Amino acid sequence: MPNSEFIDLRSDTVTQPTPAMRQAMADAVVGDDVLGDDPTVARLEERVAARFGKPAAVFVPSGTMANQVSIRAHTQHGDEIICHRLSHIYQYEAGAPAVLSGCTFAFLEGERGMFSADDVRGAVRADDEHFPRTSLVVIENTQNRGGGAIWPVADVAAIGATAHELGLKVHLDGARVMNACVAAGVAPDAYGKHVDSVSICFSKGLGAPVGSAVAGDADFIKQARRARKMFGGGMRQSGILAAAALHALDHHVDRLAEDHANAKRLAERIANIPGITVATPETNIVYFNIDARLGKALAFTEKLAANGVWMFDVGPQRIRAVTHLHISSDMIDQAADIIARTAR
Ligand code: TLP
Repeated sequence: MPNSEFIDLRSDTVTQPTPAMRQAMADAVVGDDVLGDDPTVARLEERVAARFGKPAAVFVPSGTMANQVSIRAHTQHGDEIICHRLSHIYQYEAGAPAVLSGCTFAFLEGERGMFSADDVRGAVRADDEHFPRTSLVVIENTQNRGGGAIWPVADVAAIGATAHELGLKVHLDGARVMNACVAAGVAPDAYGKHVDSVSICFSKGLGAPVGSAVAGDADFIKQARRARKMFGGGMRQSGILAAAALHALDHHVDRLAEDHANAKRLAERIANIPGITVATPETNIVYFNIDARLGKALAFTEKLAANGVWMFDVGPQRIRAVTHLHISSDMIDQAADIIARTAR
């Protein structure tokens, strides 16, 4: 179980499998999934496909691979991807769309990592041999760098309709899509039906140790499976991991509301600290800025860490805290007190 000496708010990726999840993993019936023999992986893929209202799904090792197999399946080398400048696929995936799929980006710049169907229309290239071919739009829900922001279903629907009218595909990076669904009271297929592919991560707020999945139509999933193999993500007895993901879907979805409440609690508790500016979080990610008189974010997080609170600096004056399965409201109160003391 997690180290209880620290209040670890660096990310929801730090969650560890609970005893019940470990038991489900130990009990999993497994087979060689590259040969199509693992019944637990098959069960997970069916569950994910059904949740997003798609015909098929594929289990992959990480959220990054879910995005990258999707990009590879939807594009050709030399294509351009429309996405927000803050998107994970650009900021945090080591340039993979360029390296693995030969794609460039056209960036959109809206508030909180959001953009509109009109923005997409404006970014599409004309059919001219000078230009890259625009082929894909990527939406991130929740939007990590946008503050864990939730995409309204209507906006995803409008972007889906416009993209399809223009002959583009839409991929939804749903690393935290269940946070969006729980917070907004929306079913996953309400998002799924407007996009061509949608991913989900089990190893973030859902608390599984490893694993993501991507859902789409049968032809897309066939291409995505080929890309998964090509990128080295074909796994053998991965039912042991799929069992953790199934357990997460059964037991850890509704409780995401606690993480959202704890994120709000943290924001409320630190909002009045002189020198700190914080926006109300929509889900489980809290970003706050510190004034120059409190020093740089890196030095501030080092002081917090020395007092047992771990967070990431994400800019010269900007800090991120993420709530999750192992964070209680008491820990939030302790963390807020330590932030107040550090600021003083
Ligand atoms: N995000 C991580 C870091 O990479 C920043 C985090 O701590 O938040 N899509 C989104 C929206 C993500 O936030 C992440 C991980 C991924 C994809 C990639 O997932 P993994 O780490 O499983 O490859």
